[in-house]
Amino acid sequence: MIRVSGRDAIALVAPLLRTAIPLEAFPSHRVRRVAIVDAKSGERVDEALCTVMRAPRSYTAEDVVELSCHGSPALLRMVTLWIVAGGARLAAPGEFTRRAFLNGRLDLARAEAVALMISARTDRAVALAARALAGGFSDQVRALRDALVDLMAGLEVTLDFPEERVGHDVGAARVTVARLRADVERWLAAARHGRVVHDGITVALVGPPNAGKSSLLNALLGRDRAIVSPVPGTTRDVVDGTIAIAGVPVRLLDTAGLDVPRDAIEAEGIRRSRRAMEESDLLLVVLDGSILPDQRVLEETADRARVIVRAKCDLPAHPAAAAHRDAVAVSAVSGEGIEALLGRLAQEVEDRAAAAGDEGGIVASLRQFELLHALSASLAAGECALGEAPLEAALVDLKDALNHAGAVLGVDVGDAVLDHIFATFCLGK
Ligand SMILES: Nc1nc2c(ncn2[C@@H]2O[C@H](COP(=O)(O)OP(=O)(O)OP(=O)(O)O)[C@@H](O)[C@H]2O)c(=O)[nH]1
Ligand SMILES: [Mg+2]
Repeated sequence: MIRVSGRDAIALVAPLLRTAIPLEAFPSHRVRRVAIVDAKSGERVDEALCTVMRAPRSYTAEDVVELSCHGSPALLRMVTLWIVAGGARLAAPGEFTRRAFLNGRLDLARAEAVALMISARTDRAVALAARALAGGFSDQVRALRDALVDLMAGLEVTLDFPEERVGHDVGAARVTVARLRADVERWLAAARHGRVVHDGITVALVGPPNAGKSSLLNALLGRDRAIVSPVPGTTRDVVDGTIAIAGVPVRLLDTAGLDVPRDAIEAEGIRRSRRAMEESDLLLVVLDGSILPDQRVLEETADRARVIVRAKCDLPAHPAAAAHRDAVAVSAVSGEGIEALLGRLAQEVEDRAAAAGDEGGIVASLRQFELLHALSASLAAGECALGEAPLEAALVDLKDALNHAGAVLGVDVGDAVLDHIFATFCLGK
C-alpha cells in the first residue's frame, strides 16, 4: 500500500491514475478501483484500490490518498518514485503518526502505543497495546494532570490571600497529593508487568556438557533447532529460539556446557554461556539425572532465579539425583515431563507478568516509565513540603509533577524528543 498525506496529496496522485471520475471528485472514505498508468507513456502498469480520506477525517488529519497495489516491491518502488517526482517526499519513519500527533489527532502516549502495537509479538501484548492505543492510560494521566491543576490553583489562592481563608486547605492538599502519588505508583507497578508481557523474558539453559541442554531446547521449541550429539562440548555458540508461554514471548538460550575448557574455542563458548546467564531473567539448570550430578553448576547458580531440571529421566536415575526434590524430571527422548516443565515456566512467567492480573494492565514506553518515576518523586517531594516548608516550595514540586505528567501526553516536548520517539517506528507508520 502506498500512502500519501498532505495538502497536495490528491493533486500529486491524480496524474498517475485513470479513473471514471477525477480523483478530486472522489467521495471521501470510499474504496474505488483505479488504473495506475505511467504518466509519460500512458501505459497501464497496475490495477489498484484507491481511497481518498479528506482532512481532517484521516489518520494524519491531512488529506490522505491510499493506493493498494498488487504488491510487487518493484512496482511499489516505481509508483512511489513517480509520486516523488511529482513533488512529494518520502516519509521518515513514523512520520504519519508524528503528523497525527502534531495535528492533535493523538496524544504522545497514544502515538507511542502505535509503536508498541507494531512490535507486539503475542495476543496478550496486542491486547495491552490496544488498550493504550484506545487511550486508557492517556485518560488516567490526563485526569491526574487536571487534578494537579485544580490543586495548584487553589494553593496559589491560599498563597495570595493568606488571611481570607479561601483556596485550598494545606492538610487536604497533602492528602490529595498522597492519593495522586499512590495512583502513579500503581501505574508503575502495572507498567513493570506490562513490560514483561510486551518484551517477554529470557531463559538460559545451563549445565555441564552433555547434560541434554540442546535436546531439551529442541523439545521445548518443538523443532530441531540445535545440534545434539553424544560428544561433550557440542554446543559452542549460544543458540536461541522463542516460544509463547502464557501469552508472553519467552526467548530460550541454549549454551555451551560449563566445564574446564579443553581449547580456546571451548573457552570462548563458556565465556558466552556465562554472559547469556547474566543477561537472562531465569535459568534452567539442566543436569543429567542418570549420572552423578555436577555440584559446580548448582553452586554457581545458587543465588539466581532458577528451575532445576533432571534430564534423561527415561534412563535409570542415579541415586544422588533424588537430592533435588523440586527438580522437574524430563526426557527429551520420550517427551515425559516436557508439559510439566512448560507448566512450571508458565507459572514463572505469570509471577513476573501479572502479579495483579491483566485488569488495568499498562504497557508503557521506556520514556513514559522514566517520566512516571520522575512524576512520583516530584509528588513525594510536594507531599513532604506541604505543611513542612513554605507553600512556594511545595508549588515548585507540584509544578515539576505537572510538567512530567504533561510530557507523558506530549505537552511541550521538543523536536529532539519527537525525533527520538519516531525514529523507532517503521517506515509508513
Ligand atoms: N536417553 C536420553 N538421552 C538423551 C536425552 N537428552 C539428550 N540425550 C543424549 O545426550 C547426549 C547429549 O545431548 P545434548 O542435547 O547434545 O547435550 P548438551 O547438554 O547440549 O551437550 P553440550 O552441547 O555438549 O554441552 C546426546 O547423545 C543425546 O542424544 C534424554 O532425554 N534421554
Ligand atoms: Mg548442546
